[in-house]
Amino acid sequence: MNKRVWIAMAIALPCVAVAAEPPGKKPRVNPEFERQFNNVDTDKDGKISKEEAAQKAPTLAASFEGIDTGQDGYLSKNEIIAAQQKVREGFSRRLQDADRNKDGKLSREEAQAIPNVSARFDDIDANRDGQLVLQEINGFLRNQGKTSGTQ
Ligand SMILES: [Ca+2]
Ligand SMILES: [Ca+2]
Ligand SMILES: [Ca+2]
Repeated sequence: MNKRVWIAMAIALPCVAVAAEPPGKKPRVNPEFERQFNNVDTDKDGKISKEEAAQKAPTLAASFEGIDTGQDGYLSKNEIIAAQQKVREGFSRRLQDADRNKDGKLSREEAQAIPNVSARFDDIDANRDGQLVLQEINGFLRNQGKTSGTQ
């Protein structure tokens, strides 16, 4: 899976499975993720088939092969969580790279290194100071989960 797809996924995932926790703390599974997982898992066998993903979670379907690390044709909860963590890590690395003056924030100019972020700069910049911090980006992703959800 190429880098662009990962980033698209970070932006588009219906719900971030693991809540942001300080490093060292065990990640905790987001109850909203459980709910969405169960919603997509229509036959309730505890895993998501390609058909289930296609019907209820197009973003998962689009990244299916990349997430299905066990290559059994189904997505388990753990595979999705692992994929989201990978996305999260890759994404924060990209943010760090983009933050050229290393002040822990992304200015509008710095954000141009990440087109997906740059395109939504004003939506993400919750406090309108023209700088993006990780909390704002995480908050934005969380809200996306709430509004786009699964149908
Ligand atoms: Ca299923
Ligand atoms: Ca900066
Ligand atoms: Ca801001």
